[in-house]
Formats: sequence, C-alpha cells, structure tokens
Amino acid sequence: MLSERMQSVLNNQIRIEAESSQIYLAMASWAELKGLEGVSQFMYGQSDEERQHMLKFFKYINERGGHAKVSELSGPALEFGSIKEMFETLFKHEIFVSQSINELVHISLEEKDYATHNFLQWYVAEQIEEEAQARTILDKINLIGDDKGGLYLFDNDIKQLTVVSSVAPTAP
Ligand code: OFO
Repeated sequence: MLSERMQSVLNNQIRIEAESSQIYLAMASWAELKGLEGVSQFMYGQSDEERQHMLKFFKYINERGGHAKVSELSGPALEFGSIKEMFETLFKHEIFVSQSINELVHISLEEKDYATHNFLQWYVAEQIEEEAQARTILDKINLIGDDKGGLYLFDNDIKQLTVVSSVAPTAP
C-alpha cells in the first residue's frame, strides 16, 4: 500500500510525464511545419515514449492500492527560434525530469517504500539515456552551425535515432 505522501508525489510525476509528452508533440509539429521530417519523426517518437512513461506510473499507483489521477496540464511552447533552441529546451526539460525522479527516489527511501524505490530504478536508467541522447544531438547541432547542407544531413541522421529508441524497452 502506498503512503499518502508517496501517492501524491507519484501523481505529480504523472502530470510531469504527460506534460513532457505534450511538449514534444508541440516540437514535432513545429519541426514538421519547417520541413524537418527526421526531427519531427524523432519528436513524435519522444512524445509517445513520454506517454508510456506516464502510463507506467499510472498503472503502478493503481496496482499498489492508490488512485492514479489525470490532472490539468500546463500548455507547452509552440514556437522556437531555431532548431538549436528547441533541442536546448528539450535538454533542460530532461534535466528537470531527472531531478524530479531523483526526488522521488529520495522520498521512497524516507517512506521506507522499497517496492517503489525498486520501481523507480527503471526511470533512473531511462533518464541517464535521455540526457545522454539530448547531449549528443546538441553536440551535432553545434557542429553544423549555420550550414544548410549539414542540417539536411542531420535531419536524415536523426531518423536512425528514432529507430534505435523505438526498439528500446520503454513499454510499461
Ligand atoms: Fe519521461 O523521460 Fe523524458 O521526460
């Protein structure tokens, strides 16, 4: 059985994961309208992954006798100054999510909830992967600079990343 405190912070994480999904969906749309097919495909994939992250928390809370709640979400940014700015936003957001997961791990130990502590380890590993991926992408974007040809190749390249992430074990 989850403690009230544990249940409440896990429900808060449901909201964060749902917002992440919306943030990346908005990025997918922006990239699609800019003709960046690969980037947009990548963002649609990220958005789906975040929904899976959200559902995994959802099912866990209900399984442990709690009540998983759907809550109101804050709206994401719809426009970006550049592709670099968009990926910087993604990177910062992932760091924020990692901090939030770390806080949950901390609380699970305070609550002596070892089942939740164990459950959260999947997210700890996932965040390491997501941060590393965002960092790699940003490095590439910085290398390209203002080179249009480079951007074209990058847009093609990122399709590979989408394939890799979609076979990674992310489903609940
Ligand atoms: Fe849910 O991993 Fe990104 O935010």
